[in-house]
Amino acid sequence: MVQNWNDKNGNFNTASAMDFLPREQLKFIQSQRLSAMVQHAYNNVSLYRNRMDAKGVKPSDIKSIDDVSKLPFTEKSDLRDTYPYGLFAVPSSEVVRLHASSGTTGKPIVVGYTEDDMEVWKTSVMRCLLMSGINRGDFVQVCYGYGLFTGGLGAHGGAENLGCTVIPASTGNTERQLMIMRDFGTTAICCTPSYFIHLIEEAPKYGIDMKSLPLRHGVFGAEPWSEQMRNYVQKNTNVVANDIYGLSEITGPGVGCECSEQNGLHILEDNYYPEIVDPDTGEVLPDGEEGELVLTTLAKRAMPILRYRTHDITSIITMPCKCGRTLRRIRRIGRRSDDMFIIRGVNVFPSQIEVALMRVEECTPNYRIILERQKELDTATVEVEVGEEHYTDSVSELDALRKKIRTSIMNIVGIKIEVKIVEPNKIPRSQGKAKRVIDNRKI
Ligand code: DLL
Repeated sequence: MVQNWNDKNGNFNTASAMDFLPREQLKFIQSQRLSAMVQHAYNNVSLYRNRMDAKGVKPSDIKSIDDVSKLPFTEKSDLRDTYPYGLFAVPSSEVVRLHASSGTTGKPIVVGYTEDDMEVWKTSVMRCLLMSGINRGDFVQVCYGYGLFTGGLGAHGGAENLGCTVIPASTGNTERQLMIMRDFGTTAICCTPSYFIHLIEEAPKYGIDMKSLPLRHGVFGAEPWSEQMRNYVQKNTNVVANDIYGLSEITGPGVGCECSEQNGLHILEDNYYPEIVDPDTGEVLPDGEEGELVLTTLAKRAMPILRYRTHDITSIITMPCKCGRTLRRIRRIGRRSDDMFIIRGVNVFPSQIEVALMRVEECTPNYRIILERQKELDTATVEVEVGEEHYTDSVSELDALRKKIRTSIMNIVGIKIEVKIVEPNKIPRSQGKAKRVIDNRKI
């Protein structure tokens, strides 16, 4: 099953073979890497040393990957509190790259990479691209943001490592993106799913028929998207739309990706070890149960991360994948433990709203949820654009459509939520991560 593929120097690519290792062999590698990484983190990062001492755990207690659960958790606040370099485990002379993630409030978090870390990152993204069917010979247009965000340079490094022809388009200027796509013969694209939807919408305005382009692969991530959204993309283009996951704290893109089966994301477990925990108690849950994804880096030197609480909700798929990879898979991340809101006592996630909207044929994937607070009670209004051909001046027709959308939301969420149909192109488009929830509650 290992893909017959040679690297830039003509050598058989052993990196991809990692995807297919027998589980015992993988476990051996994970165990070795974990114990070395923990010793390194303990010796060089006071936060980890203090936390492990407080828990009574010594580096020598970590002999096997099964011991990972003995380690303390790390939270985003730990990165903020030690801003900018407090979790770095090597001197600055060994750090060859910095990235940062802005987050919603306050200071950004800063992450660093040694030369070896850069190799691991590039190889991880390369394996992800291979997994989704991209190979040398492909023209890969990278329209994630370049700069401090890990998306652009992360995808770029992986595609270049694979030997693809990389087009570093970065974000912005949709007309230019489409022109490049057509004129340069782009065959694969890496961007956020919401930005790709925008490209699909805009293409006809510039006389471009997406289906007549050579574009065949899309590797979309950095934000949640639904199976319904995938269907929309695959229906309107010839692109096989795959999901890629990652986060700055762990590496950037390349922690996991979908293969041709499009049924869960393989986690590159030799580099990033996944656990699922109960978001409230932190207790480790068995494979198959839904909970919060916790990740431990196994091969990072500049900034090793022990048991990072991602707040991303998913579960580990227990069934082996038909593609033959032995790396375990997680279900696509539809929600975060912290993006829930409560309307009339019912927990609502933005991802549920997306699924409900996409079940209504007339709706486009352009929507947002406005949260307000009235007399201590939260209210939500879903604003959605319908296709131009469905947008009408007829109040009664719009009203009927609005009712249809409300019913679809009611069927999934269990309560009625206010729906407003807005004119086409009214909802601001994002070139990076879409902002789905506008929180006006001032809490
Ligand atoms: O978004 C890294 C990335 C770039 C991943 C390009 C994939 C492609 P951050 O800005 O640190 O890093 O945001 C990380 O984004 O914890 C998830 O909540 C969310 N996220 C990332 N990928 C996905 C995905 C990059 N495929 C945070 N599905 C993560 C759902 C995703 N959510």
